[in-house]
Amino acid sequence: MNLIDKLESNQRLSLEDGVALYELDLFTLGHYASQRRRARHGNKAFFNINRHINPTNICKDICKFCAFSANRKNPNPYTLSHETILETVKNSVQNGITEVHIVSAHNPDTGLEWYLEIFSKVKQAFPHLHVKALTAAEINFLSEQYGQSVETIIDKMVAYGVDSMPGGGAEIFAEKVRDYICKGKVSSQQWLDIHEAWHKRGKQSNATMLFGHVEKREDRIDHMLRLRDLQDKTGGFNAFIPLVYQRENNYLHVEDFLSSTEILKTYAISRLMLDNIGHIKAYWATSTINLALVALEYGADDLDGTIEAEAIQSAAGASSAHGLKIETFLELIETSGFTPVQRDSLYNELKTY
Ligand code: V47
Repeated sequence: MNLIDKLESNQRLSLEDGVALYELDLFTLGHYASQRRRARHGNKAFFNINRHINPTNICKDICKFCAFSANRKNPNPYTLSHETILETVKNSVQNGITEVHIVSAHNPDTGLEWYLEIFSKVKQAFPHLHVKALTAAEINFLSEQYGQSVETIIDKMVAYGVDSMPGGGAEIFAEKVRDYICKGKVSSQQWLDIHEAWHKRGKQSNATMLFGHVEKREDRIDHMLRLRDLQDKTGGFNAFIPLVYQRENNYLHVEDFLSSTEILKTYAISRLMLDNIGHIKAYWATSTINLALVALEYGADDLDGTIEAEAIQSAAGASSAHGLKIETFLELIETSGFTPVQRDSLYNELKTY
């Protein structure tokens, strides 16, 4: 059966199909991706009102693509006190956030309790807030650093108030590329196993993919397929988030930046390959808000949120340091022809505008 017939009849797509999808023209891809997106979500564009907090940038690992962690190129190490974090959350609560997204570097000096108490203190002060925290990379780091099993760390996350896991640390699963860009941190299989263990606790998470650096198209499809296989087993992924690589201030020397066409194709192909993950998030911090809005026509249905402040991608050149105002966000979605739907962290609809 040829590729177009498979798309027409909603067949599951293979690795070879995924690579071949890139050869289709953007409009053909957009047609099929948008059809799938509209079948699931109609004209809705999901977002949430959230705050990103990055409590420390001191890291024992060295990822070549990272401009966030303190190193020779970014000699400004910091570790926020719990009081500062609580003050930040308090201000954000006044802006109506429903979620805090807390992700740190792998700081070997704070002790395990420092990480965990951030969550319990936030939860104690603001019980209504959803705490999305600890990537699989952080969980693996805490497990190795403190000699505790992943299951024990997961038990503690639940006990200290983590509600869901963000999708960070996945990067690219293809081992050859992974070894080159972030050798030494959580392996691909460990990343998948940690999400599987989290899902088995009845919890939900997201999955990311960092693309546009040294990976090949085939590596992206392989990444999607490893996630699709796990999702078949657990059903625990809410959203897939292709993160566009930002090239400033880091040690990965990439000359060619992705074209908008390649980025839009990747969103569209994500929607087509990942037939079992409900949401495709165009994370505007890495794609720019303008391209994220266009991506809504190419399979994406979610824009993440207002963010307020963000340190990881903005350190590498993204324009997300100060987030976006809710009014601006709503106006941009509406003038793009979509219906803004404010959601909670697990995609329950809170308000349709
Ligand atoms: O895993 C690091 C990425 C991720 C760069 O789950 C970079 O809802 C681009 O995972 N260029 C952390 N990206 C952020 C993340 C995330 C973001 C938004 C929503 C969710 C979610 C998760 O940031 C890391 C890494 O892949 N990153 N450096 C860079 N130069």
